[in-house]
Amino acid sequence: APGSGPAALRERAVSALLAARARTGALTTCVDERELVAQHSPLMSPLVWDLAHIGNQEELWLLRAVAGQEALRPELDPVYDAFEHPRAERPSLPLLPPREAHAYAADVRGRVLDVLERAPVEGGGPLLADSFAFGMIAQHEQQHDETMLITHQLRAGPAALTAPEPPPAAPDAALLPAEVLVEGGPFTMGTSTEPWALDNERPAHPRLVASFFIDTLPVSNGAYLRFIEDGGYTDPRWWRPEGWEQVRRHSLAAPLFWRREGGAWVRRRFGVTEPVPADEPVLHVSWYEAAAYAAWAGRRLPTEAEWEKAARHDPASGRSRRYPWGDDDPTPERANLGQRHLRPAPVGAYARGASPLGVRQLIGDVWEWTASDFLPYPGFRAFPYREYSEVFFGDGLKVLRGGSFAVDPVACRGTFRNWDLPVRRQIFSGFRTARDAEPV
Ligand code: AVJ
Ligand code: FE
Repeated sequence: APGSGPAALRERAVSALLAARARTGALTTCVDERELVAQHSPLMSPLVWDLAHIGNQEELWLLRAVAGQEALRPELDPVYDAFEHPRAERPSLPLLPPREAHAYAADVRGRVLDVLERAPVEGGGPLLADSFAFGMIAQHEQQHDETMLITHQLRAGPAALTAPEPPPAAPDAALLPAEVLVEGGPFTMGTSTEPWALDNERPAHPRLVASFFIDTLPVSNGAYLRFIEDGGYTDPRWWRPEGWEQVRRHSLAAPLFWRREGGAWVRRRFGVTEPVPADEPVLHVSWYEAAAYAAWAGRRLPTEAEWEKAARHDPASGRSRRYPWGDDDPTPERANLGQRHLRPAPVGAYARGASPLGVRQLIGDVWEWTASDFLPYPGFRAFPYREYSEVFFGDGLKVLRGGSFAVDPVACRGTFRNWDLPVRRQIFSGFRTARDAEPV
């Protein structure tokens, strides 16, 4: 990767931390204090919890673990430990009020920047190699920024956030083939060289994948609407039993945030109601909805290995690359990332982000559900803490890939793995479909 020497990585760590804090600031100052402490949905924490949790994790890892400092406020640790209190309980905890939460996070950050200035570039063990701990904490803050953006989407009331519209579909979008063939054979899955890859992305290992076809583009609202209009939500044939159960119990009839208005579908998006755009990737669907659509279409979800092979394998060199377009970092011309826009771009946008086989929008726009359960790779080692990944393996959680418009580039790679419950709908989730190729 370009600029991956120790000094470049340290500089990258400083700018990644600053960028994350600018975004956290924007997400926590665009609403009043009452809205920061309110619980906008039992599925989410109050925004002020995320804010102080960001500071607390940073203190734990960068001030205590890396720099060996004493706890600033030891009484805060249990309050901001995500494993001690489920989200629904967090409003009743003795949370720092907004001003104090901001001040605590800023105090920690000031001390971290001092540490970074003095830290030796090398030495200091595995946490410091490649500035890993700093990269990990920048990714952690950005992940919570995405969580806070989900809270913003769930909140009632007028819009608090604005952003320019994403680019339109590329001129050739209508001419693209619906699917591409990925030839069978081994490829390298995961990474042992990406400096800030998290534990679950490691190590690089060979995977054999049989030939398959994968959609060139994410499934659009227009395509999903045909599933709805064909009675998709009233026909148990397409659904897993638990998915059908969810449909019945909650009377599901469309993606989350959609509603019928005057004979048309509209949806609420960050405080604004608008007609559902037919050419946008479908968003806010559960794994069960994605799998049901795929079954209705006579297809299936890609496995995680298929998704990664489509996104990283370069048939010309036989090598796995960092992104669909190659090894260079994301740019605004390649992918819709970083909350630059508040929605996915239309399907067929970002021609410059295409894979060698012409698959588009694998990175950015919407998280893509895969068929696979979240499991460790062969040779997995929990690092630096079991609670990031290891405790979630084998719990029926499904893997999502590729990142959404709400994911910052620092937390998005061809190897990056996200996971969630198959019933989850408030996340920025969509999907594309796949099918087996006949063996030749
Ligand atoms: C990897 C997105 C599932 O938000 O629950 C944040 C990331 N881990 N703090 C989550 C995470 C600890 C995690 N996901
Ligand atoms: Fe966290």
